[in-house]
Amino acid sequence: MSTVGIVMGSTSDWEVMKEAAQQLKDFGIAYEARALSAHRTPAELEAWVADMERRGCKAFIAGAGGAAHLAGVVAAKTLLPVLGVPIPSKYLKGLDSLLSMVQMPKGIPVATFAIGEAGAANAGLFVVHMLALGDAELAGRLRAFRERQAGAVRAAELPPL
Ligand code: RP5
Repeated sequence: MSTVGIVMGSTSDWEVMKEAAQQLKDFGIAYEARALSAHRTPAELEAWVADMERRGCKAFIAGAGGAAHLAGVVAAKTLLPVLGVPIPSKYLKGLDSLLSMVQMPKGIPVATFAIGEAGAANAGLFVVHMLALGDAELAGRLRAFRERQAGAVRAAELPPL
């Protein structure tokens, strides 16, 4: 069973979207990652979303760049939570992707994250937080992750002048 579906508009998005996959992998959460486009392969996208639902998926992470309809289209096809990651684009640097996702009209929500790698990693982590609501052991590992992260900040030293 793949608990999370990661979808991106193009294989060129993987460099960013692999950060979401890495977070899920680090917490031992099964995912399936696919490149499927809202514009270029709409039928395959719809079929994959339905198939993932049948296979017990709990959330989707969708990354796309430019006029990034992907997350909104996935959200239109499922009642599962959809997390959107704006991919940096060549000319507008991902601001186009961000606005396409974050400005979803009322009624079909997409939880939109930051542009690029940090957004992808946080989308992966956010799914871990969602799953931890019903899983005390996973919540414990999330707490330990936070403690390690805080420890690294405390231990860091500024370089000398
Ligand atoms: C979008 O167009 C994709 O999500 C990608 O970010 C962007 C460029 O795609 P390619 O031309 O690299 O396939 O649909």
